[in-house]
Parts: sequence; C-alpha cells; structure tokens
Amino acid sequence: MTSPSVIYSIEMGRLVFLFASSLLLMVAATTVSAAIVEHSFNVQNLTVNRLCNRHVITAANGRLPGPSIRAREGDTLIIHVFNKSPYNLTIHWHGIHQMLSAWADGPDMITQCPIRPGNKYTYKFKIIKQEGTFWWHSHTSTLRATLYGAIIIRPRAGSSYPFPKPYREVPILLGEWWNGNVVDMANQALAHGTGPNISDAYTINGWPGDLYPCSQNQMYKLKVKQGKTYLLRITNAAVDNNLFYKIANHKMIVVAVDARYTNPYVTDVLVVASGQTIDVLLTADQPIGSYYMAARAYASAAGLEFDSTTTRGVIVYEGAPSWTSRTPLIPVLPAFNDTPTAHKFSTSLTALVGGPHWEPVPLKVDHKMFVTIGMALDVCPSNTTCQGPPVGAKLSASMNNVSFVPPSSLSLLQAFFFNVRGVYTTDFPVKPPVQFDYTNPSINGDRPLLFAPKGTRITKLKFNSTVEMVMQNTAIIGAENHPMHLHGFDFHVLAQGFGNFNPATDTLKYNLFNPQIRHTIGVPVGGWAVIRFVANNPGVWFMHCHFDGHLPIGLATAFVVENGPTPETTLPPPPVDLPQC
Ligand SMILES: *[C@@H]1O[C@H](CO)[C@@H](O)[C@H](O)[C@H]1NC(C)=O
Ligand SMILES: *[C@@H]1O[C@H](CO)[C@@H](O)[C@H](O)[C@H]1NC(C)=O
Ligand SMILES: *[C@@H]1O[C@H](CO)[C@@H](O)[C@H](O)[C@H]1NC(C)=O
Ligand SMILES: *[C@@H]1O[C@H](CO)[C@@H](O)[C@H](O)[C@H]1NC(C)=O
Ligand SMILES: *[C@@H]1O[C@H](CO)[C@@H](O)[C@H](O)[C@H]1NC(C)=O
Ligand SMILES: *[C@@H]1O[C@H](CO)[C@@H](O)[C@H](O)[C@H]1NC(C)=O
Ligand SMILES: [Cu+2]
Repeated sequence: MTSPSVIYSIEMGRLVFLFASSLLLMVAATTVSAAIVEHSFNVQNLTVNRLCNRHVITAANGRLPGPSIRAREGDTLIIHVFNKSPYNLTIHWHGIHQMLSAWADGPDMITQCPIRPGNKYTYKFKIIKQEGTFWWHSHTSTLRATLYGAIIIRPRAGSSYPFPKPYREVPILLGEWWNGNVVDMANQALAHGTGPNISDAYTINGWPGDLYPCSQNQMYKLKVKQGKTYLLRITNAAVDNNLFYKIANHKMIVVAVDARYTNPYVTDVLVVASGQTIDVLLTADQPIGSYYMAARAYASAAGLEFDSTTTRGVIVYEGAPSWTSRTPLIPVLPAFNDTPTAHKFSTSLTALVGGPHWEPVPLKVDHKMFVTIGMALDVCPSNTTCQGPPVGAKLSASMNNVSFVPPSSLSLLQAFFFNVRGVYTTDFPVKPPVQFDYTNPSINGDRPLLFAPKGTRITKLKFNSTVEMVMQNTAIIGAENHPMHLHGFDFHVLAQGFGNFNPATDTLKYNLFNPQIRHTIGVPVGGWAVIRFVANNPGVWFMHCHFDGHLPIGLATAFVVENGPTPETTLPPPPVDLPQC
C-alpha cells in the first residue's frame, strides 16, 4: 500500500473523510477503501406541532426523526453526542455488532453510565462485515420515542447488492407518538406499577398522516416513477408495538431482514416487530395514480389495551393528478390480532445461502439454555397501593423468573473490564427454576408463582462458544409476542412454534441449512423460538424485550463474553471520555 491520501467533502452538514490508497484509486474506484464518517448530534428540546398541539420533545439536530447516517462496510463512524437536554441519555446503534468496541454500544448502565445533561460522549466504532439497514436510538427511559434515526450501510465500493440495483433507496421509519412528556409518562408507569400509557399515534418518517386530527398535511409522501424499482428500508422504531405494514395494490419483495440478506420473498403485507428492519423492493408497476401505505398494530396479547390507530403515507406516481383531488387507493390491513398472518410472514423468510456476509449455522452447541420470557408480578412497596394490573401488585417481567435490574453505580461492562465484584452475578439459570405448563392461562390461579425476584444475574460465556437458546413465552399475566433483541451478535432462528416447546419433536424441525439470521425476533405469542449464535465478541451484551414498557420492569438479561486468546480478540480499554456515574 502506498501512503494514504485524504479526500474529504462536506455534504449536507456532515464531514466524510475518505482514506484510500491514491494508487489504487487511480487504478479503479473499486478497491478496498475505508472512510471515516463523522457526525455531531446536538440533543436538545425541540418544539413541534403534532395532532393539533405544540409539544416540547427531545430531538437530535432539531429533527424528528433525527439525522440519517450513511456509510459503507469497512468505514469507521465517529458520532459526537452533545447532551443539551434535561435528561440523562445514551445512544445505541441498533444491529451494529460493535466488534471489539463494546464501549460504544450504548445501553444505559450495561455498557456505559449515561451522558448527563451538559456533557458529551464520542461513540467510535468500525462497521465490520455488516451491510444493510440499521438504526440508532436512545437507550435511556422512553426517550427513543423522539430520539432515533436511520443508519444505512452500503456494500463496499465495488461490491453490489445480491439483487438488481434499485433506482432509489428510501428509509421508512415507523414511529410512535405520545401527546405528553414521554419521560414523565414512563416514570409515572413505574411508580404506579402499571403498563405505560398507550400512544396517541403511529408515524411514518415522523408524520402521523391524514387519519389523525390536524394531520392532513402531516403525511409522508413518496414520489415514484412508473416502471422503476425502489428499495424501501423499513424500520419499526415504535416504542411498544409490533406493526403490520402494507401498500395499496403493490406487492413487495423482501430481500433482507435485520441487515441480513434473505431469499426473495414476495408478499403484500409485512409484520415488523419493534426493533426489526425489513428491506423490500417495490416496483411502481401500477397505473399512474396515488396509493396509500399504512401501518398499524399487530397486537398479540388478548384483552390488553393498545393504540388501535393507523398511520398513513402516500405514494404518488409522477404524472398523477394531485393526490388530494383524487382519493388514493387504501390498503386493507390484517386484523390487529391476526397472528396467523404474522406467523406465516415470520416463518417464510430464509437466509440467502452463500450471499454477502452469510454464515452457516454452527452445529456444535457449547451452552444450551431454555429461557421463559414474559410478564410477572412484583410486590408493592410497603404502605403504597399499586394500581396493577392486577390490583395490589406491580407489573413486572422476567426471563427464567429473574426480573432484571441494572446496576446503579457502575455499568456491567466497566465492572467486567475492571474486575469489580458485587455489581452482577454470573448465575443466570440455564432453565426455569420451576417447571410448569408455561402457556396454560390457568397458571394465573397460582398467585405465588407469578412473583419474580429481582436480580442482576447474567451469563458468562467463553470466547467463541456457541449458544443455543429456546425462548419460551409464558401465559403469566398474559401471553404476548415479545420482540427479543440481542446486542453484539446476530442469531440464526432455527425454529418457531406455538404452545410449550417439546424437545422430542420440535428439535426435529430445526432448519440447519438456511434459517433466517436476525438480531430481533418476535417470539410467537404463547409459543417459542430457538436461536443460535457464536459468542465471538468480547464484552457485555444486553438481551431484552424491545418494548420499552417491558425493559425497565425486567424483561432482560445479559451475556458477558470473555476475551479470546489474542490481542485481536481482546476488548481494548474504554475511551477516556466514557461517562462516569
Ligand atoms: C426543555 O423541556 C423540558 C420539558 O418540557 C423543560 O422542563 C425544560 O425547562 C426545557 N429546557 C430548556 C432549556 O428549554
Ligand atoms: C398517562 O395517562 C394517565 C391516565 O389517562 C394520565 O392521567 C396521564 O396524564 C398520562 N401521562 C402522560 C405523561 O401523558
Ligand atoms: C406503614 O404505615 C403504618 C401506619 O401508618 C405505620 O405504623 C408503619 O410504620 C408504616 N410502615 C412503613 C414501613 O413505613
Ligand atoms: C419465581 O421465584 C419465586 C421465588 O423463589 C417463586 O416463589 C416463584 O414460584 C417462581 N416462579 C416461577 C414462575 O418460577
Ligand atoms: C472460533 O471458532 C471457529 C469454529 O470452531 C474457529 O474456526 C475459529 O478459528 C475460532 N476463532 C478464534 C479466534 O479462536
Ligand atoms: C443520571 O445519571 C446519574 C449518573 O449515573 C445518576 O446519578 C442520576 O441518578 C441519573 N438521573 C436520573 C434522573 O436518572
Ligand atoms: Cu415485551
């Protein structure tokens, strides 16, 4: 390699430094190159008009959604986060592996203490062997309702997609909106022991759309050219809901989920669990006109109140009459509780074997876990009345009957790195402490069974060991499709089903050839899913339900992965500006 030359350009307020060998650049622009992509996020109050009122929200760079980050595989991202908001905050780069950069992962008290008001922290990490649709969001309280944005990682220069190059690429961020201060709301819910307030709207790229009051002109609009194909990079950034998504009269071809390429799958409806991303090819192959896109809840829990509103955007073909003068065609969304449609979609996806970044299923398992996931109860503090549900207890949640509590004085990662005792224990159970008929609602009659003890119990893993986890939803309080998200790794989804997992028959159903690879899975309501991953990234990695209402009440655990044998497999020390508690 010759000495690198530095090329930089300023595009839309962000600096892109491109380091490349000048010699190689002259030969072809297709050789190995790596850029430094640098951003500053100024997080502060922003006043916006939504749903007929003015609201003060916490936002990055005065935008909702926040800025998009665009880079290529191999690039290094440097994001300076200035906290000018009144709240503690952290930012998580959802789906990015953070190989040897666990200090930049972001979950509050897991890999760092929060950035306090008036302070800053610089997140620095390299994109290694990953490309596709990711996103960033706050990982403190419910701030991510308004503090989120897209991350788009394109293939290295000279590499291409494993499908025809689309005419345009379009991020579609599905969000959730509350008329009210989301931090106050989350604090109230925790104090009262109830679930969080249901939201007032869903949004597409920050806009609620014309089914909501005062929102006729607050609707996302996508202009297309007839005959062209678009890559929609769809993210469910909603806070407490899985969503159905549909476009009137158009089919979509799924080509990737969670930034992992899939075999092309043609569908007219998507189910996107909270935290998941789905890339689809959309061809504008219909008569010139206007067509709504729409999203609303896939609400799997029977009898639970939820936001049943619908967000809409509009796709307008070039040459179409003004869409307001002619009503666009409306997609018919599945019923809120249409679990068969959700399940059919989720189980029809398979990995693109041999495609970019594909990895075979590890066949030898070192650490087998059977983990119940779901709701639970907690006792009311003495001399207070909790509002339930059910009355007289606080709503809680657990994995294997451990209701996770984050540490308060030091992050788990600092405790691991500096060998500080007493912050966590590594005795997270590999199976439920009590065996019961997990998905039978009658278990709710056994009240003592419903109370899960609090704890900071996690799992220690040898470097490079293979983990298999059966996640079993329970009917405690109520069965529900929980979107379980793993930091630091992607996993293979070997099988999914309903009822209690049966090792004798269900292990025979494992797809060991081309299972979908993901970082977030909606575990079937009253059912189970089996995942496998290789713990080849030293650090502490959070695993949790991506419903924000379930995280602070304990639906979480973590893995601490030991260093490997070489410097290349050892976690470096923290950056000097790592926030302290
Ligand atoms: C930001 O908004 C919060 C909540 O509405 C408010 O308490 C605070 O005073 C505001 N801060 C500034 C600097 O305007
Ligand atoms: C949450 O809902 C309750 C009950 O409807 C309401 O009193 C409260 O103001 C709401 N909280 C926020 C922060 O909007
Ligand atoms: C609870 O309230 C009772 C009666 O007011 C009082 O005697 C008792 O000390 C209180 N207990 C605690 C733990 O605060
Ligand atoms: C959870 O642990 C508590 C305390 O040991 C126990 O009473 C309860 O039965 C357990 N519940 C389950 C579902 O394991
Ligand atoms: C991790 O395990 C794989 C498969 O057993 C092996 O090929 C690889 O060399 C290991 N990596 C390291 C760094 O030990
Ligand atoms: C903010 O973070 C600091 C440092 O970790 C902590 O002491 C404080 O309690 C936090 N404040 C809130 C409101 O959570
Ligand atoms: Cu959940």
